[in-house]
Amino acid sequence: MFILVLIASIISLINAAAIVSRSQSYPSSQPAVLGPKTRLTIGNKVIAPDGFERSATLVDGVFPGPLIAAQKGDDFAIEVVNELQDESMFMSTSVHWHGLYQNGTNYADGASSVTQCPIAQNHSSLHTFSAPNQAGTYWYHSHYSVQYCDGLRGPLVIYDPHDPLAHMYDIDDASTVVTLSDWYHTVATVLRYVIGHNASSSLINGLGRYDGGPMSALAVITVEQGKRYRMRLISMSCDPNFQFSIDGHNLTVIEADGELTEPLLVDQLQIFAGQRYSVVLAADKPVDNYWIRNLPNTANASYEGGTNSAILRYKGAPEVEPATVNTAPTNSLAETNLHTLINPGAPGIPEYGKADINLNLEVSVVDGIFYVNNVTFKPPTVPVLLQILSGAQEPSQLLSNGSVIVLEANKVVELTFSTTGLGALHPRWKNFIDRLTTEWNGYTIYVSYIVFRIITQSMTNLSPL
Ligand SMILES: [Cu+2]
Repeated sequence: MFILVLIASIISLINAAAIVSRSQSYPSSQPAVLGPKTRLTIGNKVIAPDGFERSATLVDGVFPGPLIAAQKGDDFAIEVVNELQDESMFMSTSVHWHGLYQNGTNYADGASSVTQCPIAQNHSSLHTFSAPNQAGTYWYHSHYSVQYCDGLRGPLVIYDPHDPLAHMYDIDDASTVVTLSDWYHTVATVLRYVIGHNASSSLINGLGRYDGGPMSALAVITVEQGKRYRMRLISMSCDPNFQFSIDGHNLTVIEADGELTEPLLVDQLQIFAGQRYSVVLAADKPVDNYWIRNLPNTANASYEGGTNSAILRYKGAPEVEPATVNTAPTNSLAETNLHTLINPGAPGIPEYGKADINLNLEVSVVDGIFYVNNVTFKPPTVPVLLQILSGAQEPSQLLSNGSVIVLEANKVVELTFSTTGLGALHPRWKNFIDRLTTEWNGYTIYVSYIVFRIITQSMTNLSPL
């Protein structure tokens, strides 16, 4: 550990000189690709992904962070090194691997103050875990306060060499990973106290433009006529959701959040913070440039001046901006039409209220505060991890009354969610629907009433390690 710290210190000295230099090369046609055993160095650098220069919190000096690519069944060993120096932003960090179950390896989950202490400056942490039976599109991001809004976010893909849907596409590599993100001209340490602040711009593969800004470079996704591409869309959003479409092209959804789906043809899809979709794009249109559109749900969002846009360029087309026209969608993705390719089946007797444990969870919103069964989340005054280290024995001790429901192991649990006063779509809420449609196919879905089943077979006991 001492040697690591020493190396980290030396590297950070070298980086200190680089901090003032301007990033030249985020629009890389050859994105960096890391394997499952790798190192991520978290540092600060001034970048201008939408033409506006600001200091950012980055992985290996790039936004988005490099792709971590693994094969199904691979073991992961990822060292996160904290070389943060910019005091206008958060100086501690942790990195969470979004969507990976961490069954039995909670300590590698990367959640600050819950499963680990934050990684302090000039320190590192090694995350060793596996993801058996998981394959698909994931991502990683800071899990320290709202740090990821300052840039610490990147894609993670687990490729399946025996993908049952491999016959549907020809190309699936780093060039077909499409990251969608919001971007801010104000650091997150300030933004977190501002209610109602909109993103300055949205970026596709780390490039975009903002209203009134310069004609900054846009991301170009190059395709060859006649080929089919598995585009792995990842919403790394901090806040807005996006409506994604490509002019003149339909998209066939084949994966949602790491679950393969029955292929579903759409012409637009809405993607919320944290969500991922694989869509097959058939490059079967005339050789040309086409707008890729990614409209956030923020006020006054448009495509003016190339905002919220990127370019789909067929090989052989001139290197100019597209002249294609946006048309209203006629076949938007309805998530209730998505079905798992391989039905996992639901445990227990397939009738309401017939599980071992049947829980009703009523979600409500009062004055912008979310409640479950009339209890709202209050962060504990002492981090969960410290409480456990200090001798907390029972899960119910960790959070205020009503926030913890203790379940017995090896039981089938039925969760019934109902909502009242839930006006707008919320990513977490929508994730419930996703989970249901992709993982618990076969159960009835109501617009504001959701039932699903889980088994408590992989419960982790409370223990310091
Ligand atoms: Cu996440």
